[in-house]
Amino acid sequence: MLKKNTLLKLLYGLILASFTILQLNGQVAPSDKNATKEAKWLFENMYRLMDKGYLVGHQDDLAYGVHWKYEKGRSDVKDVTGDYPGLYGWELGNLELGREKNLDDVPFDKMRSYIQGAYAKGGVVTISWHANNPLTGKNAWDPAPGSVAAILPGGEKHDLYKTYLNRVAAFMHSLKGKKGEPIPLLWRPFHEHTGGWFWWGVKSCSDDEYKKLFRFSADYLRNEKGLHQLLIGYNTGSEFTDEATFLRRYPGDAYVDFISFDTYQHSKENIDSTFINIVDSRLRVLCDIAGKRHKIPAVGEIGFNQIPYEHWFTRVLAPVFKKHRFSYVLFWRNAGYKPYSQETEFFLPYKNHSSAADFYEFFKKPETLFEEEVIKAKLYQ
Ligand code: BMA
Repeated sequence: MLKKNTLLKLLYGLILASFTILQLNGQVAPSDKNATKEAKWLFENMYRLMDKGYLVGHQDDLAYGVHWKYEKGRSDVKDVTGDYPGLYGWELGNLELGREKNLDDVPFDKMRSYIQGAYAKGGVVTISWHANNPLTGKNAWDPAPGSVAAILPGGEKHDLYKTYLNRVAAFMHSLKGKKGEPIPLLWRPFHEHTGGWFWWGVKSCSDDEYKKLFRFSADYLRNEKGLHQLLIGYNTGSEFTDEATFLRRYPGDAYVDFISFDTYQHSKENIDSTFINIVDSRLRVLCDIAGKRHKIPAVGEIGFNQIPYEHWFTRVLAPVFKKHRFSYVLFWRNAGYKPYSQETEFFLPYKNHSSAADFYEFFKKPETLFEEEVIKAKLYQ
């Protein structure tokens, strides 16, 4: 005979399971009512996958690493762990100008084949856009006041801005799977807007202008350009402290699927409690909001340039990540030496780097999801 305890446990399990099913059938859906089926599946599956862990992503992973460029099949993550990232970040800056390469020198033709290859295997793709300033003609890091006002409907640069979006849309439309289906994209425009360095940031436009820009761009891509494969990310910097400050420029649930923030460790302290507290407290705010609104929380960008502390992944990141239920983390790019700025930039270790062993330990943790596990999760069905 079943004991009362066991019966209660069973009942509790049943209630939990039906709750999840109800949730997944009801409110857990992309913000675009006409989302493609692959985008819908991806959203629901990424929502569910948070029970298991978080995807580990890397910007420009397949294009280059610290000591190499464009070697077929190569990836610094693969060199160190034996597997590829679960998520790939790509950047569209300069596409809006009609250029063949992005601002970091990655040809869009190559980017397209990397994206198609990753999707064909079952991986996830996220896209950022350091768009040039349409008002001044300078780059994204030109916070000239009035830039956003100028490109909203009625503004002097509105038509020019539409040509920017047209080029973005054409590229996105060219990203197709084997059956001609549009590849779902986690689209993360106008990020780090709580900071003052970009032309869409706090110094350059009002909250209302930002929301209008976000909505106009999403509506234009969806309705004028027919892109329904986008899962859209509202991505702040780490300046916010609570729900109200995070949502200050939130364009509304109808425009957002993912909510995320960017953060970097800068101090050379190994265990930097300020940084850890930021990651912890910001994730807590994000996860709370995401739970209430049925959105997916994530870390949009993260890193500790050149990884000066050899246990950073297992002793700083892993413990704080473990406390939260979120979808993914994207490490920024392994640019290596940049002659134009004479800086060296990389956020994940490469073969024989002093943090390689630690990153391998991080990779082995059950909650860190790299490509092999992401493929198993069958996110597109
Ligand atoms: C920055 C740096 C730059 C790069 C930009 C856009 O944080 O990596 O070198 O041009 O991102 O990718």
